[in-house]
Amino acid sequence: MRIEGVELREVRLPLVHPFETSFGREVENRVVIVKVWGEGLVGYGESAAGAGPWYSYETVDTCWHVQRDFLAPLVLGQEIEHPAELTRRFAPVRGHNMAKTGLEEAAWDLLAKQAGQPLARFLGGARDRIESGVSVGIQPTVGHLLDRIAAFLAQGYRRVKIKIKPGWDLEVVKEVRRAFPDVPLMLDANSAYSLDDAPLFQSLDDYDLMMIEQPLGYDDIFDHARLQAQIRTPLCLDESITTPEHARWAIELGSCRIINIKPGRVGGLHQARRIHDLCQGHGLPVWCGGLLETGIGRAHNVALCTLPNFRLPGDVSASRRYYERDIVHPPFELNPDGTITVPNGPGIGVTVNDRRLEECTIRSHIFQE
Ligand code: OSB
Ligand code: MG
Repeated sequence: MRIEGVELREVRLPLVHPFETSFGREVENRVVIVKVWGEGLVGYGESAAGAGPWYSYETVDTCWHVQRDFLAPLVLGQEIEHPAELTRRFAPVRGHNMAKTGLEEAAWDLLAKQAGQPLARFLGGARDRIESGVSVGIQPTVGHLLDRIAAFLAQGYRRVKIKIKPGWDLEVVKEVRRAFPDVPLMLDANSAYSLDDAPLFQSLDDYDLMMIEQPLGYDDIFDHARLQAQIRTPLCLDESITTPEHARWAIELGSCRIINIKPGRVGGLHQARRIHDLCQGHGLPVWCGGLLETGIGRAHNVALCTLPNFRLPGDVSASRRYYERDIVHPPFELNPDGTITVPNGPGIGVTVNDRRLEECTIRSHIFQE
């Protein structure tokens, strides 16, 4: 398939609830939506970098720069048989995985449509529904947190993740466990602690947590192994696994027992699948994290979750948990049993609402042969 055109669009969508983590608070989501086309078909992908370099060093502006000046010219006018060719073409650009992901995902959607297959099937996934969890940000008070968790459980979510930071950790977990003794519960620290906090993590062993995500440095693999050796609760790495090699190092060092895979963090679906396969070979379960994606990135995440080693509910929640009006139709909805149905149309299987996309667009740039 010849790539006849590429369009970049910066989109801003207000969040239904502000989302607060140990590194900050977001009230809207800024992303780059990437559209590629050829042979009369169109594919979409999403670069889910935020406004500032807090989760990773990438921002929506660095994505724009790297895509416009370096990555898009590497795909425009090229004959692409498989999306992995983009991963190879992009390899000389160091890092900038979110920038790569928007283009790479768009190529997956396009080529799946060319093959007439749902993206999930095209990736090799078999499930028709995926298990959905919810990530709950830091709240003004514990009361607010308990109310939000109760509301999400009533909707059917199968697992709750709460964000922690120093001063919002052990006491909060105690209260949550008191209120919800049996809920599958995990924590995400987004790198807010150091190895000196090992006693805190030992205390958390008493609360039957599924896992604790990224307690230490955002690029650390070494100290996490030290910490994992001192606690029973499985550690899960997010930020510090940016390539399949990092995943292998973490497995060999014993830095974690579970890996959170986000396509944006690892450079797209091809790399995500490689990490999935590697973990499967070593008996580590994986699950799909989220970056508050719009329906386009969400569709890619849903397709990824259909692979067999996605054995735990992901942070892949319904559209309305994030946005009043999504940019895809139909929006992603939670089934009463806490699952999301995998679309079965070709490619991402949902339609992009062009009017809504246009309303949310801040700037756009088209490359055409
Ligand atoms: O660490 O998983 C994270 C959102 C933005 C940046 C980092 C993270 C998150 C989430 C939200 O936890 C997951 C989601 O619901 O999309
Ligand atoms: Mg995380």
